[in-house]
Amino acid sequence: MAKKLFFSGIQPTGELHIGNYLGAIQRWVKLVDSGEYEGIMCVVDYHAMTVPYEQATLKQRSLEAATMLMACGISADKALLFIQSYVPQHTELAWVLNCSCMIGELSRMTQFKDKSKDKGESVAVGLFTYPVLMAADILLYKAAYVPVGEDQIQHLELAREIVRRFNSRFGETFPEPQPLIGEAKRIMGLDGESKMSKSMGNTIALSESPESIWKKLAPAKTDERRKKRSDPGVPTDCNVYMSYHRYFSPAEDLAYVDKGCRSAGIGCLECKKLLAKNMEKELGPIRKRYEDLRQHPQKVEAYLNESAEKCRAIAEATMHEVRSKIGVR
Ligand code: AQP
Repeated sequence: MAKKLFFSGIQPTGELHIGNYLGAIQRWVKLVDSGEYEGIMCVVDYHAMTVPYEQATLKQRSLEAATMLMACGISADKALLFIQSYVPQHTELAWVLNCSCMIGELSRMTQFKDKSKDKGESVAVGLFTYPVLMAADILLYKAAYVPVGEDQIQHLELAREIVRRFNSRFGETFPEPQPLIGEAKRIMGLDGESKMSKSMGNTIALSESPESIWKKLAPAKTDERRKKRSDPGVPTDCNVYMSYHRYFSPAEDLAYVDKGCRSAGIGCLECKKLLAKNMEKELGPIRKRYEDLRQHPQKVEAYLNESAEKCRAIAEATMHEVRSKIGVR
């Protein structure tokens, strides 16, 4: 039976963090390892230009992001992994799709509203049309599935609308991509108030040492009921439990902290120490592989180049069809 194709991207806007890992990367690895899916994964450097960025470090950041994805388990024998700008057809298709996407539709995107807040008219047009480039990323490969966190669902709905419009005007061309939403839809930041986000400074990076993670975890906000050690709490009202423990700790540890929290049998620090230990079990080997791969950048570059070559061939076939259907060639 033919494998199902998924496409997903990640922005090199900062160090990849555990929100990216639990919400996206970990699922990508599971999907490709399941043998049911074929995966195309992309470090979307053109997307990273939609917010202020340093041109001196963008390329390096893209390579670091790709290295981290490899450290998490994406590899040449399992999936394609490339950097968006290596495949120029992405921006070409984005232009075509821009011409059939409405200003009203893009104005309703909550991510645009959040990122352009208080900026008046000083907002890059690229930020406004970001969802169209995202649609092009997916459609270029005619991917049927897109594993995403909750924050990207609205963009994917727009991509589906773009597909319906394109297909009805120019003839059946693209499938409507379906979201694959995992359990960790929205990992909150250490502040417990906003989504963990590279640009918010509320992250735990995948490459961070256990010491550095502990410095962030120890003061992290827990259930407000636990003002004193003797106050019982409710784990489901605690960000540390709901955003991190739940995903990193085994069932017996979760049962232990649930009971200990509700009865004030354990304090928040003890609970966090157990979490830190479980996080290290999962993140330690990733960090180690990341450091090893950084010593061999040629391995990463060879994988990226080989994938990009294959992706250019697929992308060119799609653009050949698109150019002919829209009437330019
Ligand atoms: N906090 C999160 N919880 C669950 N999933 C998340 N993702 C990101 N943050 C969380 C998922 O990670 C994938 C890649 O995200 P991205 O880098 O392309 O863009 P983003 O969602 O905008 O990530 P950041 O960290 O918030 O970046 P900045 O600050 O640059 O905007 C996506 O599938 C996303 O859902």
